[in-house]
Amino acid sequence: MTDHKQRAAVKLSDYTPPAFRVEHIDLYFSLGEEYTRVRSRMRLCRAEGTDPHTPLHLDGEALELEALYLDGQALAIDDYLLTRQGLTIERVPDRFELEVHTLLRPQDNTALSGLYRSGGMFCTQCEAEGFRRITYYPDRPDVLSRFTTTIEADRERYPVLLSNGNAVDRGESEGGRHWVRWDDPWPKPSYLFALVAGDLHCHRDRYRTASGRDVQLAFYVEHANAGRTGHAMESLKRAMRWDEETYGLEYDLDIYMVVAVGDFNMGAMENKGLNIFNTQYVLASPETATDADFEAVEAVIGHEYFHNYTGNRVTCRDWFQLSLKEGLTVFREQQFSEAMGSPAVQRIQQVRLLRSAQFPEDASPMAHPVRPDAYVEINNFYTATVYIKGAEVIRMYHTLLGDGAFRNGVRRYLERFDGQAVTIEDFLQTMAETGGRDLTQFGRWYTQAGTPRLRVRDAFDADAGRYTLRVVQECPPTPGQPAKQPFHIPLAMGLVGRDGQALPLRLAGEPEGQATTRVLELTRSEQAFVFEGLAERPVPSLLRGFSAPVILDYDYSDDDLAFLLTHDSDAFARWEAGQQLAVRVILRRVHGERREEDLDKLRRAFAGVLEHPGLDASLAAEALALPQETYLAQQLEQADPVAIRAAREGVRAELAGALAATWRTVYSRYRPQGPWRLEPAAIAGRRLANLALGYLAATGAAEDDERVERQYHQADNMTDSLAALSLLADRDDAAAQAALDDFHQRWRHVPLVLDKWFRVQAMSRHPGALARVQSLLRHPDFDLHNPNRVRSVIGAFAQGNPAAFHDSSGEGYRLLADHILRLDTLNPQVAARMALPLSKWQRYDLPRQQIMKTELQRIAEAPSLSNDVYEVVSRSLE
Ligand code: 0A1
Ligand code: ZN
Repeated sequence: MTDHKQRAAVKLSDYTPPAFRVEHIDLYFSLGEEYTRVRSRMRLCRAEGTDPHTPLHLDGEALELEALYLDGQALAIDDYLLTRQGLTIERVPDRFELEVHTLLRPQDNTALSGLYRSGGMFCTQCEAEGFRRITYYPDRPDVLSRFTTTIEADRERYPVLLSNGNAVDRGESEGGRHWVRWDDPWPKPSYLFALVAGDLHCHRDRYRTASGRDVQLAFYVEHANAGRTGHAMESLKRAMRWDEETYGLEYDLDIYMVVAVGDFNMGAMENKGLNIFNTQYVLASPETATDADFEAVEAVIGHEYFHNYTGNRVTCRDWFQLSLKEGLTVFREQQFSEAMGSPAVQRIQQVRLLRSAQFPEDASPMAHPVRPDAYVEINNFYTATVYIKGAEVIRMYHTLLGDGAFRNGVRRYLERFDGQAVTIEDFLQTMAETGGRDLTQFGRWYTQAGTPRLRVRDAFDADAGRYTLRVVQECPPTPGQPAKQPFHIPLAMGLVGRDGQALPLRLAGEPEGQATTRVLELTRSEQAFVFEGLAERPVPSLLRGFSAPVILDYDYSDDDLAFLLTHDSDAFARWEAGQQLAVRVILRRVHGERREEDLDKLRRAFAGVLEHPGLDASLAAEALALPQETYLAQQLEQADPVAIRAAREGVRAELAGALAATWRTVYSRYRPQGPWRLEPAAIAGRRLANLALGYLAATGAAEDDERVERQYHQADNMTDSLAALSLLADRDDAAAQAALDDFHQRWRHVPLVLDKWFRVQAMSRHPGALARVQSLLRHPDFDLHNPNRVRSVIGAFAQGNPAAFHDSSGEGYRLLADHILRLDTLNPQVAARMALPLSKWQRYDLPRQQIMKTELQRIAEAPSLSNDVYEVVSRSLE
C-alpha cells in the first residue's frame, strides 16, 4: 500500500501564529574539518495573546545537541523533550534567553540542505527548512529576527568568512584561526540566513544608487573560476538600475555579495545581502557558456536581486504562500528580461517553458493550486506551478489593471507590509484596492488547480455586419478538485481583415473606437461577445501575447493559420499560428495520415517567414523551430513518444530537403562574421544560423555533415561549438565520436562544460541513446553527489529525451528508478525531482503505463524512503 497520508501532511487550514518571537539571535560558528560547533544565543518572548502555558517548541533535525541554557542555567536532560523533529521545553518564562550548542558534520551532509561543504568551502542552504539542520530554532518564515553571526575558522584554508549584513568586527584566535563578526540590520526569517567560508577569489565593483549611496558589489568564486564573473556583475548593475526605474526600489544595505558554489540543489538563493548561486548561473565566458547561458545568468541574477523586496523585505507567512514571493519575483524577472532584450522572443520562450513544464504538471497526479493547501515535504512544492504559473497569474493582474495601477499596487503592497510575513490575500487585496477592481473571482487562480480550456466558436452575420465570438471555459478535474468554478480570464484579442489589416473592435453598444487589440474579460462558463461594423468575416486573433495560462481551442483552417503567421500584428500570435500549423502536420503523421499538400503548406509558411522584408532573425528562429516533442505529446490522449519522435524528425528531414538551398543561404548569411560578440544582432545571427544547421544536418548530404563538423572544429565560442556537438551526438560515425572525445578531452576539468558533454549525449536523438545513457552513468566523471551532473544525465534523459526514456522495453524507466533509489539515500530533494517524469504515466499508452506504475511501486516499497520521494511516488499512484 502506498499512502502518503500515513506520513503527516502539513495543512494550510492548520496554520496558527507563532507562540514565541525571537527578538535577537547571536550565532557563533566554529568551523572544523571533522565537526563544526554552533552556539546560538536567542532572546525570546511569548507572543501577545498566547497562553502563558504554551510550551516552547524549536525545530531541529539531524543535530547533536551538546548543551542548553535557559537564562544562564544549564538544562538537564529531563527539562526538555528531544525528538527527531525538534526540542520542546514545557515551561518557560514570558521573556528569556536561550543558549543552544549543537554539533554538525557538514562534510557528511550530502543532502545539501543546512550547512554543507562544496569543494573546499563551507556554505549553507536554509530555504525552506534547512536552518533547523544548523541549530534548534522556530524555523518558520513568520518568525523574523535580528541576526548577528560570528564565524571562526582556520585562516589559511578559509580566509574568506561571510554572512548576512555588514562585517562589523574581526580578529585572530589561537592555532592559526581567525574570526569575522557580521551584523544584519534587517529582521529576517531563518530561511534567509547564510554563511560561507572558503579560499575564494573576489571580483569587486561599486554601484551608485539613484539617491546617491555607494553599494559595494562582491562576487566570490573558487580561484579556478576567476575572470568569469564579468557578465554576472554587469547583469547585477542592470537589475539594480531597472528596479529603481521601474518600481522605485533601491538596495537597502551597503554591500551585496554573491557566492558561486558547484554543488547546489536549485538555481540560486536570495539570502539577505549574501546570495548563494549555483555556478551555472554566475559563471559565463564565451569559451564556456552559450548565449542561452548568458541570458540565464542575467535572468537569475535579476531574480535573486528582485527578491530583496519581493520575498525578503516582505516575506511569506507560511510556505503555502510561496508563490507570493516566487510568482511575483519570476514576473519581475520576466519584465526585466523583456526590457533587456526582445519582449516578443522572451514571451515566446516563457510560453514554451510553461507548456513543457507546467501544463504537464497541471495534468498529472502532482497537480496542485498555485497556493497549495497541503504538503508532506515543502521542497516538493518549488514547482513550475508555484513559480511560472504563479508568474502568469501576476501577469494577469498586470493585464487587468494596466501597467500604472499594477506598479502602484506593487509599491503599495511593499510599503504596507514592509518587515512583515504576509499572505497571498494581502497581496490580492492591495492590488484590488489600488486598481479599484473586485478581484474576488480572480482569487480562484490561486485555489483551483488545472489548466482551463477555452472553446471559442464564431459566427458572422454579413447583413448586419455583426461578428459573434462565443467562449466556453472548462477546467478538468485535478486531485481533490472534481469540479471547478469559472475563472476570471483576460482574453486579449484582435480581428484581422482579409487584406491583412487590423480591424476596429467595437462591441455592440459601444461608440466608435481605435483599438485593434482589446482584452475581453471572461468570468462565466459561457459568454458571447458581439462586434459590430464589420464589412467582412474577419479572422480572429485570440489570446494575443498569451494573455492567460489556458489552452485555446478554435477551429482554424490551415489557411487561417498560414494567414495569421504572415499578417497578425501581434508577434506572439504570429509565432503561435506557425506552431499550430506545424503541430497539425506532425500529428497527422503520427496518425499515419500523409497529405501531400501538408509539406508544401509548411514549406511555404517557412519560406514566407524567411523572405519577410523586416526579418527579425531571433523571431524567425523561434518561428522556424518545430514544436517540442513534449508539447506534441500533450495534444494526444495517449502519447507514443517514439512515434512522435519519428513523425517530427520525418517532417524535419523533409523540410530540410525541400528548403536545402534556403537553409544553406541562411546559414552562410547569418553566421556572425568576425570574433564572438555578445550583442543582440550577433546572438540572433547565431540562433538562426544554428537553426539552419540543425535542418541541414537532416538533409543526408555529405556537404552538410561536413558543415556540422567544420563548425564544431572552427567555433570560437560555446554557442556554436555546442550547437554542432549536439548535432554530432545524434550520429554515431567516426567524425561524431572524434568530436565528442575532443570535447571531453578539452573540457574535462571544467565541470559546467563537462555537464554539457553529458547532456548532449543524454539527449541524443540517435536510436542508441538509451544504451549510451547507461554507459554515461558508469562514466568515471559521473557523480551522484553533484546535482548539476545528475540533472545533466538523468534529468536530461528522463525529461529531455522522451523517445529514449519511453523506450518500449521499459529499460528507461528501470534505469531511472534504480538511480532514484540510490540518490534518495544521498539527496532526497533532487531524487524526488528526478521521479517527476514517472508521475506523468497517465499520458502514455497502456503498456507503458503499466511499466511506469510498476517502477513507481517498486520505489514506493523501498525501505526508509525519504518523505520527499515518498510524497511524489505515493501521490503518483493514487
Ligand atoms: N528561493 C530560491 C529558490 C530555492 C529554493 C529552495 C532551495 O533549496 C531547497 C534553494 C533555492 C529562488 O527562487 O531563487
Ligand atoms: Zn525565487
